Amino acid sequence: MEKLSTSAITEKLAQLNGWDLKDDGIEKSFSFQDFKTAFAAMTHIAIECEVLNHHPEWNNVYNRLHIRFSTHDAGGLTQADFDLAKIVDKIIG
Ligand code: H2B
Repeated sequence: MEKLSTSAITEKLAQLNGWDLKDDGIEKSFSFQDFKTAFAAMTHIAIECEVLNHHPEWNNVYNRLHIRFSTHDAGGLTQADFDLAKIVDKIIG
């Protein structure tokens, strides 16, 4: 996967809702009704990530979930990070 240029990142970020650029990654926080709803979403996301072999850095505290995507192999952001951000938004809606 090819590391994206700054201008490509700006363009792709503008097509997403609520994702912030931070330290060469994109991040977003979500909150759910309770833990089981949060964990159900995480399970769904985990399956999609495994299929695409691209994995999140994430943190869950009860009903809150913080997700970060970055491509470690490329040392920055790639198309895979934006593809998964879109999938996450679709899953969580
Ligand atoms: N996930 C993310 N976010 N970045 C990677 O560079 C990455 C990954 N690399 N999942 C994959 C797995 C790689 O380590 C394995 C060996 O395919």
